[in-house]
Amino acid sequence: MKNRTGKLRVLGFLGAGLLAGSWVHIAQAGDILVADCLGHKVNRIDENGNFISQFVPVNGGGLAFPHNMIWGPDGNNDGLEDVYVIGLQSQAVHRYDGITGAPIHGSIFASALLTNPVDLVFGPDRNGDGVDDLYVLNNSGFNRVLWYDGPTGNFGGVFINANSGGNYNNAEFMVFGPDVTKDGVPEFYGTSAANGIIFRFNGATGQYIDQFLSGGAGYFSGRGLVFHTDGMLYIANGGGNSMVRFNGETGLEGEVFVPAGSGGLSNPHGFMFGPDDNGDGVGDMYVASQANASVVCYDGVTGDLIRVLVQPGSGSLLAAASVLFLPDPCPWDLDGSGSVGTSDLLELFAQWGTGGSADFDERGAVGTSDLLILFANWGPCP
Ligand SMILES: [Ca+2]
Ligand SMILES: [Ca+2]
Ligand SMILES: [Ca+2]
Ligand SMILES: [Ca+2]
Repeated sequence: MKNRTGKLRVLGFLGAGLLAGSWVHIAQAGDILVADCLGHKVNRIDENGNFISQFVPVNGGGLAFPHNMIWGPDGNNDGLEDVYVIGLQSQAVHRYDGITGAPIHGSIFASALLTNPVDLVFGPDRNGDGVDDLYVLNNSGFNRVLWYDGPTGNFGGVFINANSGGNYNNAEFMVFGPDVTKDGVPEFYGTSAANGIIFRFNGATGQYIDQFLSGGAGYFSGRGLVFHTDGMLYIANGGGNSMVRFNGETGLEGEVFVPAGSGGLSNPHGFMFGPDDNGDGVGDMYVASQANASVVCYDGVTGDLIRVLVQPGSGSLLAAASVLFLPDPCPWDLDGSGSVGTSDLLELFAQWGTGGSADFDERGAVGTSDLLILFANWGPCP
């Protein structure tokens, strides 16, 4: 079973928030990026957490205090999506080649009106060109959300005005999630470090809706949040050193998912559901544990500790703000042996006619075209 990052990236903004994790049930570990906010760099680690390299070196492309990272549109015309990183102190959205980490066009993609940006996401098209646009959460006393044309980064306008509703301040992370107004546009959901509230705004208009939830399960200080495929909203309870979850439709039924301090968890920040780490066939949870500079992996169903993936301070990590999965360079190696051969061919036939890791062209069923792709990549992985 192999990584399905390609499918995640095809989903665009849905993959980044609304349906994050939709690919993880059939994923296998690959390399992972870790944003080091105090080290002003992005580390690349392997599936066992071993440091490989600085994907973005210290202050590379002018980056200062990287917070969250996402995949976004191809910026250098190589046909592959690239990595977009919020620089809180560099006051910009930076863009790096998704393979090499090289800055694209000096790295600055968007910077207009940014003073203290903390999060970014591609979301609903605002200018009617049919292409997702980029939303940036700016936290400077009162919050506001700005939007930029998705392909160019040109400033579009203000989506949510400062303090426009619910006393939304000390923002940390945001996502687009369930469409409560039923107009076909997902709503905006944001956390605050100052409280246990999820603030909800109309995804089409930016108007304040309500407090989607307020407290429960010991939640009092928000960081990253993910609407997962199990219908639950997962939230990093930064101040409480725990991970909590709620019913993703109602905001009720709060419960602790990862108990405080499990695996050394300390001020959890960004997190993702990603490759299956403990071999039960279901994707697991990867959490950037900011205050002790580590990344911790928990069972994606139970929340039980699997392992400390990145040991505190490994790779000169000073503070972990977020994680991002890199695409698998060899998805045809179905059994992870390091080469494409007979065993992978047998696995492909075992999946024939069904969806699965051998559905390379993502048509929904394994067939002749997938067989040809496998033969085209026969031999050692790159
Ligand atoms: Ca590219
Ligand atoms: Ca657009
Ligand atoms: Ca809506
Ligand atoms: Ca698992």
